[in-house]
Amino acid sequence: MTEPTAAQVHAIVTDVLAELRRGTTARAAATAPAAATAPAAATAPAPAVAPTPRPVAGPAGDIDLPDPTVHRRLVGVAAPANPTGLENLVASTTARIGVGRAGPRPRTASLLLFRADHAVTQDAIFGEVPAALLDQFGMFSVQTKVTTAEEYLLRPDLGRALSEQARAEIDRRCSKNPQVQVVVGDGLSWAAVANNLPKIYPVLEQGLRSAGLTVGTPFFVRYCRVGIINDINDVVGADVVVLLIGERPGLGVADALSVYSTATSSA
Ligand code: B12
Repeated sequence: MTEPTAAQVHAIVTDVLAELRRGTTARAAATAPAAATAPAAATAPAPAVAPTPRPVAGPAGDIDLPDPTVHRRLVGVAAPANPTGLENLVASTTARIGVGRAGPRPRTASLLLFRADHAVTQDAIFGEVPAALLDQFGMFSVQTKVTTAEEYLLRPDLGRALSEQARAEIDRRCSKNPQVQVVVGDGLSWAAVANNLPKIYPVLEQGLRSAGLTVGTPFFVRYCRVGIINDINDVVGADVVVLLIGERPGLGVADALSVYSTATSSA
């Protein structure tokens, strides 16, 4: 088989783009009667959200898609039997339902949104909590036995153990046997700490103090897992340890901060 010439390739691309433009109009016309005759569509009001607009090639052959995040909560099914029901379902969850499809495949906008969300999770995992944020709350920083981000993912056990240096640092700097010891850990999302600590920490600290409780010296643990609470309390001996930690990022929320606490020396 001979290679097509550049002119032939150009002609094929031009034909495909023209077909895409024609196809968009034709499909819209073909699906409209089906929607009108579907039983639920006859009684239910039209969906407030329009189906995800299909990308249309512009006159200059521009096939870039619009920003996919704009369509996050839109119903993408072309002619749902129960538009209101589907709309309510979509609104009730962050799961990717009712996004529609192109033949057997996800639409390009759905795929791009998925990949963009996945990229956000990677950033949340591999970034670092800014030192300036910790300084703002007077927190010093220690590290677990984990030495790299990759090791953190592969060896959760090392994220549950303080390094010798960290143990010595906590021993040197922290008051002992408080009623409550607050600790912050990066966990699986530095973004969770960066986005939420300024809102939650002052309130937490003020609440504990105004309840008349003794509060230990707060600090930050890098490459932290929840089970670090045990090692920490071996050193500080608190009645209660409160750990604020970044949760595993999901494909909708990548900055969830959790509070894990233990009233004994074991987590
Ligand atoms: C992964 C996960 C799990 C995994 C943890 C496995 C592992 N080795 O990583 C498994 C499947 C075991 C699990 C189980 C449970 N989980 Co869970 N889990 C999560 C999830 C998705 C992420 C947690 C995370 O990132 N932690 C941070 C990392 C850095 O911590 P880690 O040290 O690596 O992992 C530890 C913690 O995740 C902890 N953990 C996980 N879930 C829970 C729940 C409770 C109550 C406790 C005390 C600890 C705990 O166990 C892990 C191992 O030590 C969150 C949802 C989210 N995205 O936030 C829910 C979440 C934390 N889990 C939840 C629940 C309810 C549970 C269960 C009680 C479910 C059940 N009915 O059995 C159990 C209890 C587990 C326990 N230790 O007692 C709820 C907690 C709600 C709440 N406010 O209390 C959450 C927020 C999900 C939700 N929205 O409902 N979970």
